Amino acid sequence: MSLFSAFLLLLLSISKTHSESVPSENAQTCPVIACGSPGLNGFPGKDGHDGAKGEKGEPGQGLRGLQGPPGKLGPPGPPGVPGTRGLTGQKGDPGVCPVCDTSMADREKNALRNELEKIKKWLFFSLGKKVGKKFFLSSGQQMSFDKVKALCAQFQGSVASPKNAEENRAIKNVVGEHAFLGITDEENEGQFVDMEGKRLTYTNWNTGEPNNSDSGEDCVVLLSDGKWNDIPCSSVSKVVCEFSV
Ligand code: MMA
Ligand code: CA
Repeated sequence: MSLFSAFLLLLLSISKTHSESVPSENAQTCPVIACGSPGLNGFPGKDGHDGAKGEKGEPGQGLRGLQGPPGKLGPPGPPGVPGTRGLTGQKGDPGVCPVCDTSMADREKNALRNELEKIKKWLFFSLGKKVGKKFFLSSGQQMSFDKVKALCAQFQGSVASPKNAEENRAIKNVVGEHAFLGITDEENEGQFVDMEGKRLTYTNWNTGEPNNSDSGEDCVVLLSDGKWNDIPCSSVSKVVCEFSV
C-alpha cells in the first residue's frame, strides 16, 4: 500500500467518525439514540453585506471656518437727492455773434456813431473852438443874460463859463467882442459863482473890476482882449454857449 492510499484511507475514516459524532437537528428528539455532550462552538462566520444607508445626522459642533473672500460688486444704487444750489459764478466774457441779427444792429449803431464823430470834426475844424471835452458856439445874436441862459439850455448847453485860460481864449475867439459868461453874483454880492453855483477857481478880471458900478452889475462879460468886466444882467451881450463833446 502506497503512502497516498494510506492518507486517503485515513481521511475517509475521520470523515465517517465526525459525521457520526455531530448531532442532527432532530438529535434531541431522537428517542432511540442517546444524546452525547454538546460540541464546542464553531469559528465566527464571514462578515455580512453592508447595511442600508442611515439618516442624515445632526449638524456638527466643530470650530467655525476662516472668513471667505469679499463677494462680487453689487449693482449701483438709486440716485441720491439733489444737493443744495452752489454759489453764483463770476460774470462771463461777452459773447461774439458775427452772424446773428443783433450784430447787424450793432454794426449800424457803430456806423452812425462814426458818422457823427466825422461831422463833429468838421464843425470843430470849421469853428475851431473845442477845448478838452467842451465845445463853444455862438448864435451871433445879442440879448440879456436871462435870454442867453434860456437859449443855451434849449440846445442842451449852458452859458460859456471859462475854467482856465485856454477856455477863456476859445470863447474870445468865438465872439471877438462882448459876450456874457456864465458867471454871476446875483445871489451874494461880490461872491461870483458859475452856472452850477460853484465858487470860481479861475478869474481874468480887468483892472479895477469887478466894481459893481452903480450897485447894479451882477453879470460878467468877456471883453475883446479876454479880460472880464461886471455889467448889469439886463444889458445885452453876445451869446456864447458851451456844450459837452
Ligand atoms: C466902465 C467901468 C465898468 C463898468 C462900465 C459900465 C466902460 O467901463 O466902470 O466897470 O462896468 O463902465 O458901463
Ligand atoms: Ca464893472
